[in-house]
Amino acid sequence: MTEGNFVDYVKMHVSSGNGGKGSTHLNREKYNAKGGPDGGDGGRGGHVILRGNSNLWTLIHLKFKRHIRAGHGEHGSSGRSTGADGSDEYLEVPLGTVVRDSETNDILFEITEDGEEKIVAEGGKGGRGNWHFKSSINQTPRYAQPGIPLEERHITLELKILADVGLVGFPNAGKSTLLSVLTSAKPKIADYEFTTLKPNLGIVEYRDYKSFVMADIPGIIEGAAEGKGLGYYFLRHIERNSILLFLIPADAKDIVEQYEILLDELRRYNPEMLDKERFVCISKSDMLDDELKSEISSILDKDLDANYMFISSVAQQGLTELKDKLWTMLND
Ligand SMILES: Nc1nc2c(ncn2[C@@H]2O[C@H](COP(=O)(O)OP(=O)(O)OP(=O)(O)O)[C@@H](O)[C@H]2O)c(=O)[nH]1
Ligand SMILES: [Mg+2]
Repeated sequence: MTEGNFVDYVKMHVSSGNGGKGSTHLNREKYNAKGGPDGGDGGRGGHVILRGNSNLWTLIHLKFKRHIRAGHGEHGSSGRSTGADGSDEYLEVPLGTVVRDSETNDILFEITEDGEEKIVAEGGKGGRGNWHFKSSINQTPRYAQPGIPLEERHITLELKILADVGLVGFPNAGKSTLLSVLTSAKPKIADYEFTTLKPNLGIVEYRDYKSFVMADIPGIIEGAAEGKGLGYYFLRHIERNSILLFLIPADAKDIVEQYEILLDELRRYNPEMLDKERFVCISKSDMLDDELKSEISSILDKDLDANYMFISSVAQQGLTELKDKLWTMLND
């Protein structure tokens, strides 16, 4: 997925349709001067409905949709004839779309399943026609219900990626490089911080045609939970991942400390992030010789509160073992 195509946030105005008016028609045919009330009901106004679609990965198709209006219900008419319902408007959205009321910022609902439908603006009910109101006291009511008016609101759609594995690391840790060697995604890679500005997703093909989804997000820095860097805005993309894969480069000054800073940012962002399974990769391990590796291992075995593994995306070391490990964790 190229960066320009990734739209994960849109705002729009949605409006359902008015309910049609009930009819006050009185039947006066030649041979039946007092045929009585026969006004039909108004039709229901159209709903605006969001529907989950597992083939969509972004909100780009909605980027330029500013206003969505469903159709109005038709009015009732003579002969107890009910007006037609207004046409519903469907918006297809990717799974993991969170819908908020833009004014209050309250979450209205989330779409998580393929085919799941939720009404975001409910069409007004049609009014009842006068024949419903006929009684012994009033044989010819000239009254019918009006339709219920439409509902409108401003909404914000926000996409949380539903990847299986989310990469967590400081800028320049090698996250995008790892994604590029494990998947066919081609994220931008460079030797400077914040190369990645938008999340990238890739599908990791595993043995026997099995696969899982990995998300690469912009690097997290200390203070990310308070909004520093880009990480905060994108942390929500890893809220839904089942495994967090921490990447800490082999040349980091203090691997244990880096891990703890990252963990702390996640905790401050949302404590539930710490309930997820975690695994640590020491990336760029091609820079280590065996002696250095065992030195680092002895420190990590003692002080690092997580399982870890050495890998190198460039030298293709440890990658099969990493896939095995992730697959096992995902299926435990
Ligand atoms: N020696 C070595 N260098 C690597 C390895 N993986 C990545 N690098 C280098 O590290 C630098 C940063 O890599 P990226 O993959 O862009 O890092 P990132 O974590 O995505 O960085 P941001 O997008 O800025 O957060 C690049 O110069 C890569 O070539 C590796 O396995 N070995
Ligand atoms: Mg990157």
